[in-house]
Amino acid sequence: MATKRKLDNFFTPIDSKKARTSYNDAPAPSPPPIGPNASKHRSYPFPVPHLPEDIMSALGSVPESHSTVINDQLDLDLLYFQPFIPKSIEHGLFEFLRKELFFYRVKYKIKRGGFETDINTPRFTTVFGVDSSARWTEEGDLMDSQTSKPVPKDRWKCTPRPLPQCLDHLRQLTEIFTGATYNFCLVNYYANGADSISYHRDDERFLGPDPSIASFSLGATRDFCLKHKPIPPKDGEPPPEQNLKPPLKLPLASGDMVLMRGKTQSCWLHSLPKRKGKGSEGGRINITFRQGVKPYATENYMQYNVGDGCVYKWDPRKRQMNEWHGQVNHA
Ligand SMILES: O=C(O)CCC(=O)C(=O)O
Repeated sequence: MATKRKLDNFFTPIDSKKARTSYNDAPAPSPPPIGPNASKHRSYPFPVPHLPEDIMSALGSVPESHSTVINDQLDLDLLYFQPFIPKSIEHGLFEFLRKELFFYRVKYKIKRGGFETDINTPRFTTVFGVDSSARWTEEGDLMDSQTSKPVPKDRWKCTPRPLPQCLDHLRQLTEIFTGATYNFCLVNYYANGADSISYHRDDERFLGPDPSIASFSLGATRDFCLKHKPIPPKDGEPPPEQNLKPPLKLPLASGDMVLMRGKTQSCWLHSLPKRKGKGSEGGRINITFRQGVKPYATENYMQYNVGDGCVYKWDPRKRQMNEWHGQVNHA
């Protein structure tokens, strides 16, 4: 089935003042306090410029193509735009985000079989947003979604960061064309084919049941692999047919968007494997929009996508991510 909906038919302003009754249907975070040309917030190491005019204007005609539903396998439900971002700006948007965002290379420890193991996340990451228990005022302060009072200091151990305008604009467009709401934006930067993400599910309880996750690709084409989680065989019966199927491989190109919805997260695993040889040189940005419905979402996403290491920023002269040694604004 294919759908293409025009932006003008959809843009009804969201009434952010409407009373809400629970965290789960609280409004998405308000845009952060913005200067005339850049998003600034005390939790950012440095301001993030707004989208350039040409990119803003081209985004007015999204989606660039019809979407295809992929639901011909057990428990799988994807909506695939090839592409969503107009061809005229996908490269400019990739270059802009790589140059202007701040990234991290997160390290953490896990306990496995009684032993502690060091994990070095094999990609650059960053995250913006806050779970639906809170929202930002125009001044950049956090208020409780239910009481509209300042959030108690001990709600999170971290300092949540509002989406900068450049990502918040894309979030709003994504909401219109996917029919879901999002309060988090996670960004991955894969510097080359050696960077990757292993098979996993985004099915944490803090995302609520059957979460919809919209995932954008910009830059180098990389394979996105999906496989059903192993189904335990029943006594005396042959292995379930689904277990024998090869993984589904989507060669995600710049500007593409995949919406994972329904039972996809609870039943399927996805990964972006390392890539060798042809096409392994280029960098790739992945942006996901998600809705966190419990305070632990904020804690978890900050821990695993920002962590406590140094800030990285793109060096346009050396054409690589470098440690950034400016003064960090610790809120
Ligand atoms: O880079 C991608 O396309 C996949 C990212 C992903 O799986 C994740 O952030 O959970």
